[in-house]
Amino acid sequence: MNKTRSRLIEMLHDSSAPMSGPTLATRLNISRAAIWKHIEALRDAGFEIDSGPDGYYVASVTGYNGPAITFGLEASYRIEYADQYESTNDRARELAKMGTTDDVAVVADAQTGGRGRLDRQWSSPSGGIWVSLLLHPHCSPAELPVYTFAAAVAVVRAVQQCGIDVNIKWPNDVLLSRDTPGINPSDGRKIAGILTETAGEADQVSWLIVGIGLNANVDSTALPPEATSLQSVIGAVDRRALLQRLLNSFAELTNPIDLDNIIDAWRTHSTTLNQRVRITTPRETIEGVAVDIQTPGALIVQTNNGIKTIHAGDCEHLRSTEK
Ligand code: BT5
Repeated sequence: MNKTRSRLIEMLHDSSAPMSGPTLATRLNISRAAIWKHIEALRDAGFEIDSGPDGYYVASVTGYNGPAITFGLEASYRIEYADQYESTNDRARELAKMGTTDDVAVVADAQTGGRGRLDRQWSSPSGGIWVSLLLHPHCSPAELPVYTFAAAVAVVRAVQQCGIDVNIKWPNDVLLSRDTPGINPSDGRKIAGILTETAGEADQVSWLIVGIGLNANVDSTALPPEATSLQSVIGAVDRRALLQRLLNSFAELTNPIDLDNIIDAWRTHSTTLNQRVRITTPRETIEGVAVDIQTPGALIVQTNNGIKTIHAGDCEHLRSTEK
């Protein structure tokens, strides 16, 4: 969006009262006809700008694009939006390699090559929240799992405000809660996942990408059978407001990083703790009861052969009868 248009929408946002065409024209040092053209372009971008006797004001925002997501966002991420990226994580990586030093949220309406962990395919049809945060934290790679945890907690907090309960499966899945009334048979299905990637030296991270996929307004028939979406549970949601809540919540937890708060919140929302689990890592399969997590993100499992501390792997929740 051009600078004048951004300033115009900022002025309308910051003003507690409607602003007249002549006032806007004077402040922006452009003609009233130019103001009118910018207002029309903003309307096309999904800003419902009404004009009353006292001037223009933003009645609501229906668009899902860079300016609309930026409008009213408290967290200070720069938004880079496209209708389609192959993968927002890949775009964020490109920005990092280009030397981008600010914190950016790369957002797409759809992804053509969305990725999960271990290069698994991530279905990303139009209507989901596909976002990758490019961050530059001053920390060591060992501390990074906590950012994945913070993202999971932020997803839970943002989604809960839609009125449905979700919880976290170690390490990076957000599932619809089994306890949510009236929504069987979707219970326990995956609604969001997180892919964290990084580069740097052994003791210092250069940049970090936290990719979050949240199935918002997508039809669950476009998703794998083990997945579900907000739309199929509660109907279409205000995707822009949901993404803003998610970004604000993540910023609150990580700016500055608040380890104890993140781990405590993760424990509260976890569905893995106290469950019988099977963890598959490249080297072994471990079964036991998940008893705790350890900062910054390892899972502690009580097995028949004692306590195991697991840093990464795929986790399966076992029914208590399953051995
Ligand atoms: C994840 O991997 O859960 C991480 C997903 C991260 C996606 C975001 S979207 C924005 C950013 N850009 C990217 O390219 N990626 C990130 P994992 O735990 O490996 O789970 C992958 C598995 O989840 C797949 O093998 C499927 O079984 C399942 N799956 C695929 N698409 C799904 C979806 N939309 N919802 C739920 N489950 C899905």
